[in-house]
Amino acid sequence: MRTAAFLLTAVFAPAGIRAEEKDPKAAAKVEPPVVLFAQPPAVLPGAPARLTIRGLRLEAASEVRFGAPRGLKAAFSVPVLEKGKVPLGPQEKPERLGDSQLTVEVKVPPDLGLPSLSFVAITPAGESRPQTILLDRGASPRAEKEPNGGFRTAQEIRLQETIAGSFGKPEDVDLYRFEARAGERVHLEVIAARLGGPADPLLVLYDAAGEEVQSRDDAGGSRDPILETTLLRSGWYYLAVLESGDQGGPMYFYRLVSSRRSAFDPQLSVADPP
Ligand SMILES: [Ca+2]
Ligand SMILES: [Ca+2]
Repeated sequence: MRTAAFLLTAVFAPAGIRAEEKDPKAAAKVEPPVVLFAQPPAVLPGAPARLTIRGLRLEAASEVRFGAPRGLKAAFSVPVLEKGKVPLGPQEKPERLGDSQLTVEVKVPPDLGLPSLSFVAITPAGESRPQTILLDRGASPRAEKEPNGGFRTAQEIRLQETIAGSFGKPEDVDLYRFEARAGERVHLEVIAARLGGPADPLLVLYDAAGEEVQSRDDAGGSRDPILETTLLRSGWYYLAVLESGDQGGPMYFYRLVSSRRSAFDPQLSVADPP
């Protein structure tokens, strides 16, 4: 994703900015905008979607350009419908949540065949660096269903499906449960920070008895966790998705992605624990 973002930066090289070099205040006014994330962080190709984009200096934005991460082939622009400053609480950091936002309506062509698009915001002072938005395939993912804060109220999911969730308020804990067989290898992953989102997600996997199997916080240089393990027992498992700083709010979105790897001999997996 980083390589893709770099390539897009190269393609979307900012136009020359005539900063007033001798006047710092004037120079600050002509800094290009910063795009942090889009909410929702994904669109379904072929269907119109309304996006709120958060960042810095977005109150001056006129348009948002979307393009394939590896070139301008699929690039198109949409006008900004609404824009303005947003009030932040004393604990809310503008570099994480943005202090301004804009709204656009976008309809991504249905036949792009891409997993994501990059987008930039454009103001008179230049273009933002690109951010990524996911393209859903076939249908929008199932939404998290609150209340799901405990083992008894855990939301049932199937391995292989994606869930669109959020840490709707501070200290929000989301529990999911899924059924699996001994010897199955599962891949559980949260996507939030890699889309610029403010959340720092944490994953904790428990077995049916409530014993912790494994937990993961950050992976691969990102705040997003990836948990892979071979399950030793058949039955229900519980997956807790938490925000590691107990932060939350309407912008603290995440995508939970799960998949099942090919099953192998349970005896072998017991002898060879993860
Ligand atoms: Ca939640
Ligand atoms: Ca994390």
